[in-house]
Amino acid sequence: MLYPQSNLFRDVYHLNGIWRFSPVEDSYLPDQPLKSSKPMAVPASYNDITTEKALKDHVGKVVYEKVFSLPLRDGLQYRLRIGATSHQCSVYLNGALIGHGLNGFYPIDLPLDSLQAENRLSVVIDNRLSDQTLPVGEQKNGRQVYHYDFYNYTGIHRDVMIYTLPVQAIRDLTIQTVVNGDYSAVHVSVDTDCTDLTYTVKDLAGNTVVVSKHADFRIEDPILWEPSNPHLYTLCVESECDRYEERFGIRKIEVKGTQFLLNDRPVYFKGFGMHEDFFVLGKGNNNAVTLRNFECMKWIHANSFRTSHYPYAEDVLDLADEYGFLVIDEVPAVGMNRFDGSDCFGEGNLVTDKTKELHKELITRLVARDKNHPCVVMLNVGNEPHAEEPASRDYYLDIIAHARSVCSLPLMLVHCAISENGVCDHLSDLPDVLGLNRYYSWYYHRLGDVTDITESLIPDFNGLYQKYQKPIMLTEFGADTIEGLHALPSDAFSEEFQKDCIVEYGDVLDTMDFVIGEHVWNFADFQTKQGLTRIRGNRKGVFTKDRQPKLVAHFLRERWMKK
Ligand code: GCB
Repeated sequence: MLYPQSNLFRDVYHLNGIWRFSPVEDSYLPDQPLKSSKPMAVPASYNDITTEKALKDHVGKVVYEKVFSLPLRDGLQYRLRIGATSHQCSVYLNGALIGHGLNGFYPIDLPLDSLQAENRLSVVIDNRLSDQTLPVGEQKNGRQVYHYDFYNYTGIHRDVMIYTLPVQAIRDLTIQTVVNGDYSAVHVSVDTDCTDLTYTVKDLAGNTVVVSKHADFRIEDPILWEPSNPHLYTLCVESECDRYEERFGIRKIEVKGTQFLLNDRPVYFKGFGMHEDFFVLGKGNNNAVTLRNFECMKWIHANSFRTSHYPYAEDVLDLADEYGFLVIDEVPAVGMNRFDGSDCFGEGNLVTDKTKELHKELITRLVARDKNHPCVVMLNVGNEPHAEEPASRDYYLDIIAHARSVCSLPLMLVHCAISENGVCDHLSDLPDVLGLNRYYSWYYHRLGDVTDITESLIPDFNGLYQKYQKPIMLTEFGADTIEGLHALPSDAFSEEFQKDCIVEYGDVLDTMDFVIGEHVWNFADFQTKQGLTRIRGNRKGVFTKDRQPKLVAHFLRERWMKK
């Protein structure tokens, strides 16, 4: 389903703003308007807006309600689009169920067949985690238990819109490009009942470069999309019944030997694992925050990021297309590791066959959602599953096979299992690019002693490379750092230690030509559940939560400027 767009054939009505809100019992049905409620902002998480502890940490169901009217015109299809609600949700129009959301980080797109002069939309959200949600989690003794490191923010997190389509509409379009010497062959697949389509392509300056009656055409002397010149073309598909415009880029991606090639040139990924997280908004999407993130990333000379640990809002990808960031798209397969060594995979455990079915579906849907974004250059199918557990292999064999059947991008799998003391992992041979999260001198070995990094990383990465002969990326590394805390000589939590730690990693990585990139954990400080090592959240940000640089940021800027 395409992102809503407004033009001569289509309207978009935004329903963002203030909604009515209340926690509700499991048995709640929105037959009647809410009698008692409080105002709540959309999009936003409710957790950091409230001052009530019980509501901040609420586990269970809440309802959001909005009354609205629209001009109703004959001969149009009306649809509802909610960018994302965390996590499970059921949607009701005037008390009648119209559909469900599948996952907290994916759009919900439903037909609105029985709109009235005035309407009441109710979105009932359940934030409980299980083996049938991703991320996975469990309920124990009435408490929500999850093994991932970000706050379980809840709410309507992305834009809500009603949009119209003509009766015969362009439902979907996929743009494929192949660079061939001095031209690019373009193939457009359109899902539509409209006939007599015209395809027009304009370049970034607005010059028309193609007008075609066929879905296959050429762009001569294409300007390729790449971080240093993120050239975007716009395709307009139109007929007498509908019209849709989609931006795209022409670029060539290949994993060859130890290299990741973009437009036939090796790329070194410089950047971050990130989170959608900001003061008060929680996980509510906000374009001002995204722009500030991207401005900081340009300043520091980053060229890429991973959407750890779930798909980000489409607005983020639109802007990444424009800014020229390379994006590793990630499905919300996180929390599949208990870290105490106990099993995670298999019936009765955290991860079951039901999880796997959902996981596959979410891969399919992410590829469908993001297929036309040139910024998306790799798909990560999971973060830190319990790779030491043999059953993780069967699970991920299926997941990777499925991902290959729906996605033509290189696949990544990120894990944190270290092959030492005879412990082995069961997953490293599966992806095209091996993503490794490492916390030497922090969680592992000798806290606060950066010599551990050189001593451990060299045999670790060299060993994995010799065994698997594939490109490796350091997808996470870093240290919690409280801004304003200084220490000479450096020690844990000081700004100097974060800098020393990252300098040391950089020095080691520079000796390894099979390493295709470094993503520091994390771009900015972010909220987590409470914990003894979490001082108002995870503090491994290179930027503070209000997006100001810590000491290490200046070092990274120097390093990445030269790389
Ligand atoms: C990890 C996880 C990430 C955590 C990070 C940490 O390995 O992938 O979600 O936030 O470690 O800081 O502990």
